[in-house]
Amino acid sequence: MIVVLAGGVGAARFLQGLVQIVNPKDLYVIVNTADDFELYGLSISPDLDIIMYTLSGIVDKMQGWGIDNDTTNCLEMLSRYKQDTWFKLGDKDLATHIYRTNLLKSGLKLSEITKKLCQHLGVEVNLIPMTNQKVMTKIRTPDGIIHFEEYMIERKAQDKVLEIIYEGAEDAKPTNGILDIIKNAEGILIGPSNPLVSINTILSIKEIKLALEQIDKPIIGISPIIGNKPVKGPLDRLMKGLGMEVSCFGVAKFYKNLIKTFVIDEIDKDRKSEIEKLGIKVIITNTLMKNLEIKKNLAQITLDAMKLNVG
Ligand code: FO1
Repeated sequence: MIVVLAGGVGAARFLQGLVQIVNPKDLYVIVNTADDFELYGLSISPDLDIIMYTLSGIVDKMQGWGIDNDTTNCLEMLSRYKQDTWFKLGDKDLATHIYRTNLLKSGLKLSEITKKLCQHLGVEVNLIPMTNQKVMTKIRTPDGIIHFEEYMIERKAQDKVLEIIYEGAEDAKPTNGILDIIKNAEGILIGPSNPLVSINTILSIKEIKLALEQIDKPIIGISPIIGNKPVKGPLDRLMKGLGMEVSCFGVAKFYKNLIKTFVIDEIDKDRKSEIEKLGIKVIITNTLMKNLEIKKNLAQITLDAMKLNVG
């Protein structure tokens, strides 16, 4: 069994490669749920949905989120009612949120609902929300504290980032089974996700972090930064806000006490020796996942590193 820590689009693309070479049933993906929020009374879980839609083949490939060929009739009507429509929820996507919200109201846990959704969509990988409790990433800006999605999408990541807050993490327990999965894993892969608002939210759950620190298994990270720019999202602004260097080295430094191997892009090969000085082994390959071949190759290289136990 292999465990992957995952955020949204980057991790989803990496998993597309991984399922080509590993039996999906042997993959356990612990997914960030701190981007989750409520809109129009509906419970939205962006990262879970991005991975689910990607692995089921229905994702909008250009965006990396939402459903392919979706329409926006509902949003257009909401806009007529003068409702906020900054979060682009397609009509088909809304069905997922309606179904999830109804099941939550009937008393099911997010992890149970995720299993049901995956079954309906033919996703065989085990997707596990990091917790069934509410944890929310909030950004402290000079104008106040706002939800991460509001910061990133409504306000287009323009505010200065003063602090990242993982609200609710202090009291959150891992979803049942996560600690055993970590204990019994052959190795842990950290997807090319945002270290601050995807991976660190998972690590902000104390018992998960402790379990990862206690295992003697390879933990391998993949850089979400290529040539000093994040492949997607506002990671550069978040890192800058926290005084971090925006580079694969900056990410390696952040993961220093967790990983022993880090996969970086060919463009960044001159950072290898600096990262090695942190006590981290470095693997250099093409990490820009433009097509399935590259995704599969990245997955194979990461897996080989894990199997060779160079973690
Ligand atoms: N990302 C955007 O940049 N703009 C959107 O309007 C947007 C809508 C959206 C709807 C459903 C969903 O599952 C994801 C959506 N995303 C959107 C992506 C998502 O919010 C972020 O990429 C993740 O939260 C970051 O991991």
